[in-house]
Amino acid sequence: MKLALITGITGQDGSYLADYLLTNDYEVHGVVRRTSSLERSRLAHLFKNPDIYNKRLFLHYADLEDITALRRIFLGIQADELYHLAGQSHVGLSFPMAEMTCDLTAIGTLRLLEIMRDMPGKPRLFHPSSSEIFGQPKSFPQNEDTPYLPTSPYGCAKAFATQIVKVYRDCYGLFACNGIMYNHESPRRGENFVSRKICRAAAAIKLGLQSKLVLGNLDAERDWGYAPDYVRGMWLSLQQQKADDYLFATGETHSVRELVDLAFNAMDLKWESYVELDTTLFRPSEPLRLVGNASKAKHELGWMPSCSFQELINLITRTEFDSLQQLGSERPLSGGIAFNRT
Ligand code: GDR
Repeated sequence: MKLALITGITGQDGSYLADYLLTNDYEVHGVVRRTSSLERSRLAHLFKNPDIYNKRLFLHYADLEDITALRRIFLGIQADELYHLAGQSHVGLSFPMAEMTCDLTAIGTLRLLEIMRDMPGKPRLFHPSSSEIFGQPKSFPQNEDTPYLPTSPYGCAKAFATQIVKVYRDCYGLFACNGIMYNHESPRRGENFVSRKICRAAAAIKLGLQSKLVLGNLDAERDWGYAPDYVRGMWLSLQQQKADDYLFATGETHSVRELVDLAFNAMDLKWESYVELDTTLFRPSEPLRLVGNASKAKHELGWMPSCSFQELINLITRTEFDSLQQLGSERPLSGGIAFNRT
C-alpha cells in the first residue's frame, strides 16, 4: 500500500485528492492547521466511515510555519508521495495580506523542499502552481514555457514557489513536479471564490433566502474546469518516470458575466434584477484573460477534462439549491451579502 501525505487536506482539492487516493488503495495522511474547523469539513463523509478514519486516513496537526512539527511528521510518516496543497489561495485577499500570502505560499514551499532534502527516503512532491503566475501574458493560450508576469502578491508567491521547485529538482535531484493549475471549481469550493459565491447566491435568491448578489469585475475571463479532474492530474504527474511540469486547463475561456448568466438561468432567474457591482471588490490589478493549453498533460499523462463549463455551473448551482433547501432558513448564509465581502 502506498502512503501519501497531503498538506491542506481540508480544502477543496485536498478533500477530493483524499477521496481519489483512498479509492486507489493508498494510506492517506493529512496535515491540518490547529485552527481548521473539522466539524463542517469536506472530509465529514470520510470521518464517518469506520473502515477509513484512523484506519487508512490519519490527520496530524501542524502549521506551515512550524518547521519542527512538520519535519517530525514527515520523518515519522515517510510518505511515498507528498501533495503540498496548503497555502493562502485567495488572489484578492493577497493584496491586503501580502506578507502572510508570500510567507505561506512562497517561503512555505521552500521550507518543505528543505525538509525533503534532509529526508533519507525522499517522497515525490507535487506542487500546485497557478495560472496567476502568467498575470498579463503576451501569448494565448499559455503553456509550460510562457514567461511569468504575475500581477498580484499571490501570483508572485506562486511564481517563486514554482521556480524554486524547479531549482531543487535540478540541483538536488528531487522528484518534484509543478502542476500549473487553472481555475477549478466544484460544490466543495470555498464560498468566497466567484463560482461558488455566484451559484450559491442564485440558489439562495431562488429560495427567498437572499435578495441580491454583490460582485466585482464581471469582464474578467478565466479558464474554469472541474476540480476532481485537476486532482487526477496531480496524481498522474507523480506516476511518471521523470519529474516534470504540466499545465492543467480546459482550453476554453469564459467571463464572470457568462458564469452569472448560466447560474441564474439554471434557477430560471434574470441576473440583471439581482446583481450589483461594488468597486471595492475590484482587485488593484489582475489578469484580464487567462486560458491554458494542456496538450502536454493530454499527450504525456493521458489527462482530459471531463466536464463542460455549463455542466459545471449547473452542478454547483443545483447542489447549492438542494443543500440550502434542506437547511432551510435555520443556518445564516455565510455566502450572503451581509458577510461575503470577497
Ligand atoms: P481567482 O479566482 O482569483 O481566479 O483564483 P476567484 O474565483 O476568486 O476570481 C475569479 C475572477 O472573478 C472575479 N470576481 C470576483 N472574485 C471573487 N472572489 N469575488 C467576487 O465578488 C468577484 N467578482 C468578480 C475576480 O476578479 C477574478 O477575475 C483562483 C484561486 O483558486 C487561486 O488559488 C488559483 O491559483 C487560481 O484560481 C487559478
